[in-house]
Amino acid sequence: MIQSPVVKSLYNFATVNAEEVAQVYPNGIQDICDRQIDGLIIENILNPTEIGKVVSQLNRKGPLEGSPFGDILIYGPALYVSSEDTGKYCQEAVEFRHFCRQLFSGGRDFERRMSEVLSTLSGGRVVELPKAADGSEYTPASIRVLETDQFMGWHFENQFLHCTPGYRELINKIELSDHLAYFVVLSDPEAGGELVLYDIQWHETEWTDRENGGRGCNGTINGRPLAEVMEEYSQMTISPKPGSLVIFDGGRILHRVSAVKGKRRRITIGGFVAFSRQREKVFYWS
Ligand SMILES: O=C(O)CCC(=O)C(=O)O
Ligand SMILES: [Fe+2]
Repeated sequence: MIQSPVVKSLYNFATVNAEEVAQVYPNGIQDICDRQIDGLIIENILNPTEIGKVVSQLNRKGPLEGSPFGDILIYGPALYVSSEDTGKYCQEAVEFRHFCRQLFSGGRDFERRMSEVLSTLSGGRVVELPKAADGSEYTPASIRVLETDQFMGWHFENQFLHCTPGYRELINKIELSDHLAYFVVLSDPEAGGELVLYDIQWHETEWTDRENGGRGCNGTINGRPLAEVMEEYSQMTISPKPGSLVIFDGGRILHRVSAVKGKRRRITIGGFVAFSRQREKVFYWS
């Protein structure tokens, strides 16, 4: 068997090449959910030519009109900001998938590639997009663009399970113990823009009002607000190369993306991954 380096620091992230992942981590999603490893970094899932073509088309500055993401430019809808009625979200999913197909048309189609890579990690399970009651499909991903000095604030993906009305249907379909996050790096910043993981796990935190607290990010650890004490805890940073897929237990591990430094933008395309309730399927969505 090919030996893959497991970074023995705060969390165990294994780095593998896209070509060897089927051999080394054929059940990688389960390995993460069962805490054999905390995450995987799979390099070269897209090649530099494919990525270059995509990035050269993403020239917009500033958020889309009416964006729910503040100053950050995000293409595609996100279930965590959807209302309980996912109709609008599903319509935006259709539009985003069309946009994404055009965007990646100079190389391998993102959606097809992502489903292929997740399938190699799925232990033979089918990989599907969740569907709304009327059969409309969720979006497989969204694209996140961080300009100089922009960042993503701290969170656990588990917060979404409790506080976001958009998740009301999905929580009945997915295994709630491990809500994984995934992203593929399309453009890496000159500095900063690191994924920062903290030595703080979901089960160690307290959310007196999970619904509003999750949204307001006012969880505590040992009774002290996370926002005030998190920097006292050990950290680990990850700065993957363009073309790499990172998949990790973002539901369980407190994380954030540090501010981008330098002129080059940080662009990622990603979403979330979870098993269905009986683990017979793998769902991915954004
Ligand atoms: O870098 C990204 O696109 C998202 C980072 C993150 O918070 C996640 O993957 O859960
Ligand atoms: Fe996250």
